[in-house]
Amino acid sequence: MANAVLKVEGMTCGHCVSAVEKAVGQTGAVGKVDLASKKVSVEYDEGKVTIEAVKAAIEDQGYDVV
Ligand code: 9UX
Repeated sequence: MANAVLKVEGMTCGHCVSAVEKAVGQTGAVGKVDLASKKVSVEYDEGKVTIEAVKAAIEDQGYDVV
């Protein structure tokens, strides 16, 4: 398993947290959001999902991965 921490702009409430975690989950990765630091910890199997796909899934929800 690989781990990455993404900085994501635009998350302001608990529903945003849920939306981002759900979007990450749908790629097959596991995302955990820390709203205060705007960081999303991502754990994923490099053989199954790329970090680019995770970033795209978050951006598709309208948030910016910086
Ligand atoms: Mo909360 Mo986030 O009302 O895009 S869902 S701010």
